[in-house]
Amino acid sequence: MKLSREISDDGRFVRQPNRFTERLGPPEPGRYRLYASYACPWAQRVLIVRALLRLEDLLDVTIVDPIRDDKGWRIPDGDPLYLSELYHATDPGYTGRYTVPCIWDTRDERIVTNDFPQITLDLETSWGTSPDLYPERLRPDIDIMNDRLYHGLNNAVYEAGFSRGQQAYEEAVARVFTTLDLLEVRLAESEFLFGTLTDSDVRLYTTLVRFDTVYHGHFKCSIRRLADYPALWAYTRRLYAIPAFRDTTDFDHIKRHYYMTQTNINPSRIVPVGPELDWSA
Ligand SMILES: N[C@@H](CCC(=O)N[C@@H](CS)C(=O)NCC(=O)O)C(=O)O
Repeated sequence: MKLSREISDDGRFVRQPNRFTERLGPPEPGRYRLYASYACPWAQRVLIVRALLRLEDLLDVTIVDPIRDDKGWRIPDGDPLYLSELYHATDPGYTGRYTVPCIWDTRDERIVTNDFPQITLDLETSWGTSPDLYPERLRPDIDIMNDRLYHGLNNAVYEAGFSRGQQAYEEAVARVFTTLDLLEVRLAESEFLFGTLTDSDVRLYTTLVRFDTVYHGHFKCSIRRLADYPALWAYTRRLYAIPAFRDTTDFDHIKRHYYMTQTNINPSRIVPVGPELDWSA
C-alpha cells in the first residue's frame, strides 16, 4: 500500500486525486465494464445504482477479491489477474493506488473513469432515470448534501482510521459524530434525506452499513455506535430491506477486506467475530 504518500506532515490522511475523470458517454451494451469490490463503500455506491436503475445488461461487472495483496486488487480467475494491469494499460506512468470503482472501456481498452463521485451521477442522468435518483429540482441540495456527507462522514471515517497523529484522529472523529448527530435529527422526521430516495441516500448508506462492523472498531470511530442512533439505525435497516442495497452488501467481504488488508492498523489480521446486528429487524 502506497498510502504513506497520502499522510501529511501533521499525520492527516489526504486522499489522492482521482486520475481518470472522463465523463461516461451514453450506454453501449457490451462496451463498458465496472470493476468493483463489495468491501469498498465507494464501489458499492455504483453497484447499488446499477441495480436500482436496472443497468445490469448495459454495464458488466467484475467483483475483485476482498483481500488485497502486495500487487493490489486481484481478479478471481481473471484475465488480467490484477486491476493494476488495467491502470498501467491506460497510463504506463501511473504511480498512485489502483482503486475501485473504475470503469473499463473494452473497445478502446482503457479506463474511462475512477472518479467515484461522478460515476453514479453520470449513470443517474444519462444511463437510467427510473427511479430518478438525481431529480433536477433537488440537484443543488443533493450536491451540497453529498459534499457534507463526504467531508463529515464518508471520507472522515477514513481520515480517523488512517491518521497518524492523535490530534488529526480526534479532529476527524469529532467531525464524524457531529455529522451523525445532525443526520439523526433530520432522519427522525423523514424517511429519506430528501423525502424520496436519491443519490445522497446511496452515499450515506454505504458508510452507515459498515459503521458498527468496521468503522467503530477498526477505524476507532467509537464514541457511539450506529445502533445507538434510533433514527439512523432504522433508516439504514429500511434501506437494507431494498434488494439493490441488501444484495450488494456483503459483510464477509467487508470484514475480511478491512481487517486483513489494512495491516498497518490491524497487524494480526484477526477478523473480529462480532458485532451481532439484526439487519432484518
Ligand atoms: N478513487 C479514490 C477512492 C476509491 C478508493 O479509495 N477505493 C479503495 C477501496 S475502498 C481502493 O481501491 N484502494 C486501493 C488501495 O488502497 O490500494 C481514491 O483514489 O482514493
